[in-house]
Amino acid sequence: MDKLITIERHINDTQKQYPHATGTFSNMLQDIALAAKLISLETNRAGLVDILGMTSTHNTSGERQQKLDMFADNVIFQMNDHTGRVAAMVSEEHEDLIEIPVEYDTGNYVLLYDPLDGSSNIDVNVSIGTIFAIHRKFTKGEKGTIEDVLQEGKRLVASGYVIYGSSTMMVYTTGQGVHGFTLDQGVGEFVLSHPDIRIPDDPAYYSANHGSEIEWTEGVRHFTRWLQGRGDDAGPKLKQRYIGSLVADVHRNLLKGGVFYYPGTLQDPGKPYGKIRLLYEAQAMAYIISQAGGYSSDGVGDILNIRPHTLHQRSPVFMGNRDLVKKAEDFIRAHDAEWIAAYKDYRNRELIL
Ligand code: P6P
Repeated sequence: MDKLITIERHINDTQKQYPHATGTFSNMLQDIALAAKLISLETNRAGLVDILGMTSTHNTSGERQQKLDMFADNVIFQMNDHTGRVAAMVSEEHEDLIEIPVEYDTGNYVLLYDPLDGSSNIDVNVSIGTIFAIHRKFTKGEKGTIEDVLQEGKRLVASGYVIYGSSTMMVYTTGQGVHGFTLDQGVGEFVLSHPDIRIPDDPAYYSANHGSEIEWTEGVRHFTRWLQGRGDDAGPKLKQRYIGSLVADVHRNLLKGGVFYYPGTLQDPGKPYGKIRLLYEAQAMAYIISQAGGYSSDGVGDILNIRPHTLHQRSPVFMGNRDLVKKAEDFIRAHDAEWIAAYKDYRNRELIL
């Protein structure tokens, strides 16, 4: 029998490479893995209840989904609020910075998370996911502050996601490569199934919502035709796969090679910044992609270099194989000067404290 490496063992083995490590950071990753197990259990049940609740689909699935988002948010909060490892949190479900309750000690890290991304897909049994990112607190004082969470992605100490699909997988990086663990429901352990994930050099797919194509800028349309192998400068002729769940779409391109993009638009209502949230979606996935040998851009430059200005700030996203994403930047640079100006105006806003 192959050596069974649980996520706890993998985290501890990685920690041993850092003699001065206190274990705080490793314990935090294990807290997140435990939260993922609890969310996985509930997510599967939600699917079951949907089936049982077919006669009252609306109440069950609608109520359940809302409960499920809040359930996942609460599980992650409860797993981290009392440990003395975290100084503040940011969640997609909370408008403001989440402080640590006064009765608990604070720690040296801040946790940013999307507890259940794509939850609108649960009632059609499509994979959804949890996304997390961890920064080191750098401000003085006990409490985590807005500056501690509004750091560039290049300063992340860890990020990862959990995908609740045909199986539950947790994929994370601490800057030492990307590693995937599959939940063995029998023993309730995440077991190493995808060591040292590297994005394949030969891409297979592109993932974008063609339903929004009419809103795309000229450069993004040229990029898409290039991906499809059309036009003079014919590109790789990739297959299109899109499931409308960020974690599932990016996970597929990470394992098979390709590019996911959700661009900004100028059509009315103009959203030059796109839809994906920077702090707890784009940055977290971009760190994973970069550690797996890929690249992530907002269409102008590296997502990991963006200086955030607000908690729920959005960013256009092109992520996957480096050469594909760089090609997107080339097409945008050549055709989308107006969009670039509008987006930079949004991206370069000053941090408002
Ligand atoms: P659209 C899910 O709601 C989400 O935030 C991401 O998970 C996903 O990539 C995107 O929205 C899908 O958006 O506009 O294509 O339905």
